[in-house]
Amino acid sequence: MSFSVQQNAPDFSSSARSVEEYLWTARGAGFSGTSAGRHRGNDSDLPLYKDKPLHQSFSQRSKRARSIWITTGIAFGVIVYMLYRILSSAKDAGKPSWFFGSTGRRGKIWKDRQNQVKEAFLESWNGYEKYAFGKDIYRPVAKTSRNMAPEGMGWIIVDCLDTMMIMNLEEPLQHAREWVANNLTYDQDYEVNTFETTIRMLGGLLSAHYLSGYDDMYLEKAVDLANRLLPAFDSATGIPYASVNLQTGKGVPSHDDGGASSTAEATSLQLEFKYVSKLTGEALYWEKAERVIEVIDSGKAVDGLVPIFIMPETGGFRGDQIRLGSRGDSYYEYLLKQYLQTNSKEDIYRMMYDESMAGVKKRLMQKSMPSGLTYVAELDHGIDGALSPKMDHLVCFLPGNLALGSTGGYPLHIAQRTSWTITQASDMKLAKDLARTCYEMYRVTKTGIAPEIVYFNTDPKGTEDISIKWQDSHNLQRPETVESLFILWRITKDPIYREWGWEIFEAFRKYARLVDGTGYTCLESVNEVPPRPRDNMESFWMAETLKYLYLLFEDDDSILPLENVVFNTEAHPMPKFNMEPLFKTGWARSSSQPAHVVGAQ
Ligand code: DMJ
Repeated sequence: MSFSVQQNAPDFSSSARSVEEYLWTARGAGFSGTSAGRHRGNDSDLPLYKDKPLHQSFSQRSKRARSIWITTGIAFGVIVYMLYRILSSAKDAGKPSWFFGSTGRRGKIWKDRQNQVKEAFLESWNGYEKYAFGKDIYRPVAKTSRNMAPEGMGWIIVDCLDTMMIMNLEEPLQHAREWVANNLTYDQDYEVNTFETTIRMLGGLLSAHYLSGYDDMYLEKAVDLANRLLPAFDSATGIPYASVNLQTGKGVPSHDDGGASSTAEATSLQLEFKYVSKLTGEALYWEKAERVIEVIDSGKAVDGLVPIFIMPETGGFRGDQIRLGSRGDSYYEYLLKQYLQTNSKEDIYRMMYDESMAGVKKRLMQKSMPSGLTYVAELDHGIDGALSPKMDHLVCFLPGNLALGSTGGYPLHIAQRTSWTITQASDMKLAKDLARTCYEMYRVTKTGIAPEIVYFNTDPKGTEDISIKWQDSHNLQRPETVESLFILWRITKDPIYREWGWEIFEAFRKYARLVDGTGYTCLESVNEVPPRPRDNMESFWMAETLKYLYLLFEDDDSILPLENVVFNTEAHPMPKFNMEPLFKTGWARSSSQPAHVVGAQ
């Protein structure tokens, strides 16, 4: 099978799509606009995605009309795109883009480095394939494996399908696809984490469907999984429970934290569920997903900064800890990305995102001593409490997100040409400053690999900006910094981001790679040389970290262009689309009132 990644990501605003959407609506197919009776358990009512317009048979006449539309649309798109490329590169460098090409010396260096990332992926995959294929957990040092679900969930396989597509790895992809088609079942009496299953499994399948050129096998699995996850939203408020049983359809509150769900987890399901709605024509997934944000907004968090726990039954926040690290992070990411996903039409999410980023700048942004590194502090005791100078590596998604929010994913010089506001400029500056800080979190350690958590110095007498507690000094192969470097490289074209990414990759290769070439491992401490392995290879190592590094070293920006694609929080790309005429933002913001807090502690 020969696979080639979609060079110019198809989007749902293409002329072909418009025709399909028009026909679909005109024929009244599929969409009822109501969710009644469409729950799991009433499977006959479930979405008939096979009837989605892409697969409808039209009359010969409409086929001809459609193909004329498509051809004209594609030809027009290609001309506009080529003109844009030529003009923008000529403006930047005074020469057209083909003058340098990617075969020049610099181009060759990055191609070579990109190939080295691919080699790291192959070593990781081959080790997994040899010692753990089909299993949920792989311990590359012991070369053992085990399942979490009775029959396995395909955590690693499904999570890295799209990375293989992007890297054009045909054989492993073929093997992985066969496993998904023949072995993967979600019909298991097993409680899964709602968020992890959505971002890794549902996101992975949707992205594989998209990048494979709409292979329906992936979509069938995705829709089955989405239906099994839906009961997680059946709380009194619609805030999803932390877990759900895939077979019984029972939503299960968290066994810790008084049953509260993590705010980030409850609010980072929306891209995936909305895309399922778009693909199936069924509104139910959309409605469940957007209801969550309506409830969060009704909590009226001060300056858009939300506490990190929320109660599914009351919709009230629990406790008053606020941070952009664990349990808070992707809430802010998905506010922006929901706005971008539907081609910047849903202002409500933009408004909430802007409020939150203003809140971050006003209340959390700090400078370390003595060098003045910018960091995002935490509030352990409520919005008016004291700041803690702690920052999780997880926060390093923020530089990339700010850059995306500032430019909409367009190259900086293009974004600046239109209306460039003070807020956009200040978001971009914060993005760059924070990216430097995240890079410093790698640079200052003995291995050159970042730990899970750092503390910044606030004492004028202190000499080191960053300190690391031994219990926080492990590394879990996390992607957030290289994710931001990739986005900043695409947007600014400043080569420093590639250089930093390369340093980080080399450090991983030096200290996290197993000498027998059977994979890469997590580490017990980034400040020990040599570091002791924490014997585990995370699925996001191949799904995210290596994917972002590979894309960082890619010269061709038309591969997954940020203007047309949104990456979910597990690095699974999905196309932006127009929500109309089938879907709309189904809620409005209410007036301001102070946050209500349940069980504050
Ligand atoms: C991934 O599962 C996702 O990136 C998530 O948003 C945060 N945690 C891991 C990676 O660090």
